[in-house]
Amino acid sequence: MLRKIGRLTNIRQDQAGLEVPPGQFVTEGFPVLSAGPTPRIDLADWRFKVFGLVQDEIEFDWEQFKALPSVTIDAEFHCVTQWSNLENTWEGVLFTEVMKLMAPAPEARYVMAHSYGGYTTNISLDVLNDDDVLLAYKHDGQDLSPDHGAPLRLIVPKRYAWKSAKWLNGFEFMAEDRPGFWEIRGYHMEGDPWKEERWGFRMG
Ligand SMILES: Nc1nc2c(c(=O)[nH]1)N[C@H]1C(S)=C(S)[C@@H](COP(=O)(O)O)O[C@H]1N2
Ligand SMILES: [Mo]
Repeated sequence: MLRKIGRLTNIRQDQAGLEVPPGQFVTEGFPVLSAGPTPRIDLADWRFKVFGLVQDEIEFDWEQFKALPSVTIDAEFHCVTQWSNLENTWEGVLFTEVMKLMAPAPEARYVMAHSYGGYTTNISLDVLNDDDVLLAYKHDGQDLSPDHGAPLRLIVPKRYAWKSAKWLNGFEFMAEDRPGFWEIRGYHMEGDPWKEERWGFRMG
């Protein structure tokens, strides 16, 4: 279900000259795309857990998480259902900043992002260890709304937006790649929009 969709065009660059991945249409809107109901999370109960192939499991509460150094980044957002919003400002904590506190085992090469509500998505550690991957709590200067993933979501600008897990509540470190919620249902394991990695199988 697409809501709040703005202007749609099929140009390969938007008016500001920003490039558009193949097969995507530019919108200035911010549709809500959720596979299930919006979980309501009381900040007092919110927890973020790091587990799996780690030397020590760790858990943050909201106060501990908000005490981490934050940054603001401008990033594009590409949904596999073909809309792209090229101009978003996100505020939160860099993945690389959180990594300073996590101690994955040497054989850990993949992460399963876990969310309140049971959603999961898999991403390689190489992709996460980028300077634009964020655990975000603000979008365009406002706290995330519940539908857009409050209080915390992952933002992985170089992957289709299904990898940007809303209502994030954990990272599970893994040695082998394993499909998450949409990947089990046929979406690509990598999901690079610039390579149009939409589906995990080839047609024809
Ligand atoms: N937990 C969770 N995260 C999710 C989803 C979801 O259903 N549940 N949908 C994904 C998809 S397909 C997209 S396109 C984006 C949409 O984010 P938005 O609803 O804030 O636009 O969130 C992604 N993260
Ligand atoms: Mo999506």
